[in-house]
Amino acid sequence: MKSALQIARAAYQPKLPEALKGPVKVQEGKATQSVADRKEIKELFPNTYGMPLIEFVKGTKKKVPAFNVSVILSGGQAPGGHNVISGLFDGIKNLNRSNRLFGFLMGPSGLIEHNYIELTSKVIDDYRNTGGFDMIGSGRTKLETIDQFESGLKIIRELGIKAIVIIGGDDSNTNACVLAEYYAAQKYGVQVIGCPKTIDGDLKNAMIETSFGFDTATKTYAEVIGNIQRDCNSARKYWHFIKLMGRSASHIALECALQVQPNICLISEEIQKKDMTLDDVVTYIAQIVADRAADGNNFGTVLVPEGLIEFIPAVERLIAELNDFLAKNGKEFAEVAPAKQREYIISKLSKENAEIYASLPEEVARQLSLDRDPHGNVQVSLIETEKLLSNMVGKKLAAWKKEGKYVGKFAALHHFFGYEGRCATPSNFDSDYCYSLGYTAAQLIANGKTGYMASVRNLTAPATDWVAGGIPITAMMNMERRNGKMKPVIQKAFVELNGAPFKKFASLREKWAKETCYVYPGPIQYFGPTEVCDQPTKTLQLENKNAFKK
Ligand code: FBP
Repeated sequence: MKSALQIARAAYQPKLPEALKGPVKVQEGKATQSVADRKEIKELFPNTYGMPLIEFVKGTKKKVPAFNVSVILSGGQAPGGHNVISGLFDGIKNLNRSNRLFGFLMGPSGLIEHNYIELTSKVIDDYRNTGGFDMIGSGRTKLETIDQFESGLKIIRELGIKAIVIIGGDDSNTNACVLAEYYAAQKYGVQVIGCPKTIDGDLKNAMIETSFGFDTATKTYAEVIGNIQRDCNSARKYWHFIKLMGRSASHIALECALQVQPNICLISEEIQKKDMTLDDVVTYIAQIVADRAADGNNFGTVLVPEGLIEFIPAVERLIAELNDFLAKNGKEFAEVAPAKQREYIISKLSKENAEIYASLPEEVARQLSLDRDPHGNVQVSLIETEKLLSNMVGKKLAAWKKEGKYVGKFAALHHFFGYEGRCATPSNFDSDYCYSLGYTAAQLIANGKTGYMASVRNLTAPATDWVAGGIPITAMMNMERRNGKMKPVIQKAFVELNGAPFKKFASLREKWAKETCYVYPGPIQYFGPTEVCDQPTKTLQLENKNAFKK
């Protein structure tokens, strides 16, 4: 059974850029270079390096021979994935009614293990404008070995597939590029096209203005944070510490801050740049709590980006030493009685790191020493940074109270928002953007391109004025150390401290800290006036400020 909103949403017709509404022709731009490490990237990708930027402009109708396409959803869910697939489906059907689309199931492993379904109009119609990735499922299997590529080729040949579209974040698109290069080098004639997905917002550059899902996810979080702020401003007795997803980069926290005007928002990239210690961060928060208390305001909100702890240089060093130590002495450590493990670790670390470790609350110290991912690293997203911070702020305030430097009450509540936003019903922006990305991917395929990521730009303009095209994935690459080896990867976009969104936030944060300037954005609206329903994120509006003038 479907809700009334689901039924109404199913009938929503996503908007397309004008150029994609009819036949197109390819307009080639300048040849590209990788963002860094040009020599190494060129050597690693001889067949897909240096290709030009592409823009689609209106063309004349041509007969397109029928072809089959496949699609993979890769990595974390992001609102709008189903619309990329429906845009791709409509795009290829529009080129030739006989074209067929296959979906590999549960991420890249579906390609390797030959698990797939045909995506017919019956399947597609059920998922138009819906959130989630449940149409074909997603997974995090890395596509990186020749055996995997060759195994994929078997099913590609069996189904007569011309191209694979990989919808993913920076790592998945890096894999798409490696796969495109391999198939091109082997002259298999199989094209690979990427699509920029991730709620984290860290896959962006001049041609990819935003990754899809960021818009809906941040609006969903902003709604709930706004509700908390209203509760907070009504009861006036709690400090809410709210951790937000987003992995390493702080784009989600920054966007939410711009939307809701909290009392405090931490930006990991700034903390790293200023080389702040954990104590500096705690003192910063505690001072704002104390100043508000002096004004009689024993309440407030603090936004904490998920990856914060990795960006505090001292904690980063502690984690590095712990990783090395536990990698070598994991067996001995496992034999230590749980009650003695903390003491044991403290006795083994260098003085500086032992002090930091000893200062951490029991639970966080335990998480740091126990939870490792398959590569032996601490899974920082599992660390309850919001609790760590509020606990330490509470201790500092208690000490200040004794010294007579603070009079007030401090009661903290904790929240973590991440999964709540990843499968939300896509906003109009994400519905339109994703559908256009899918349509663009269809044109890249029809025009014989491989190793390209679908790009739709000029996103703060009305959708009809959006610019569709492609960017060679190699142009976004650089070399980075991964698991002890230098690897070609898409460069992650962190919050730029010189960028307009951060500057705007920095110019207002002192006022937001002292006064109570909360904004309550309310839920995403799907039907209604355009200024309510169709606004892109504040980040995009600030970054594209001069991009579109009517
Ligand atoms: P992607 O980078 O694959 O888009 O994933 C984003 C993300 O939602 C991060 O914000 C979060 O840290 C991570 O996925 C959680 O991973 P999982 O879904 O495996 O729990």
